Amino acid sequence: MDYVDVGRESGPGMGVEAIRRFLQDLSVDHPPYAPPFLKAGKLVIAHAANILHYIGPRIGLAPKAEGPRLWAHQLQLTVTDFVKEIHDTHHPIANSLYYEEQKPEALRRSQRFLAERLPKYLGYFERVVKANGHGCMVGRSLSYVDLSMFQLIEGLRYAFPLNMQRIEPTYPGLVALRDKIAARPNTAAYLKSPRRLPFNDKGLFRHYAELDEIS
Ligand SMILES: N[C@@H](CCC(=O)N[C@@H](CS)C(=O)NCC(=O)O)C(=O)O
Repeated sequence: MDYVDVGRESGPGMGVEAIRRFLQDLSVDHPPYAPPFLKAGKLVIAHAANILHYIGPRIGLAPKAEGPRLWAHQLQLTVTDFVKEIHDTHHPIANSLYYEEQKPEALRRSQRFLAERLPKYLGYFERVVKANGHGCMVGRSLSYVDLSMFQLIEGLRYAFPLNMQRIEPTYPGLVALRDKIAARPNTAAYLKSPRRLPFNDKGLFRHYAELDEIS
């Protein structure tokens, strides 16, 4: 399925400016609140989980039957919740403040996150992959939920390397899934391509060594 990543186009009025213009366009019928959003013909679909729900079955990365399709969507919505909590470790007070303006709160938040929330979410996903018994999250074949597990493990390894090293042996199913995805030819090619942005200090997953201390 071909697409244009509008936010990364360069030139006057392109890229982030084009996104901003669209968000403020009062003639848009179902305006998204925030990026990411997908324009597919007349549809405008926002929220990562909703976009995957739409694209997944069309590109063979989700089951077509309603029950399993909703199960995949449910797992992805749990990823959304997890992602928000990961974000809040470095921005617990406000998105409009720099990390440096909320450091003590970020440390407190991260300590609780690492002690309580990280093991709870990873433990849940581990239980799901184990119970499924086919080495993936949903049914017998690869789905977008598996790709999300890959991205979560990669991002968490970047943000919290010491803590991940410590707890990863508890989640062998997820680590095996991560390795399986990394070895797939399409994923491996994508990871080597310029489309794969390196983790950095502006994105969701950020590495601040002081937040990764082992307590
Ligand atoms: N749950 C949404 C999160 C979307 C989101 O947080 N978007 C960020 C940029 S990546 C944003 O612009 N937020 C603006 C705001 O929250 O006011 C999703 O998964 O797509």
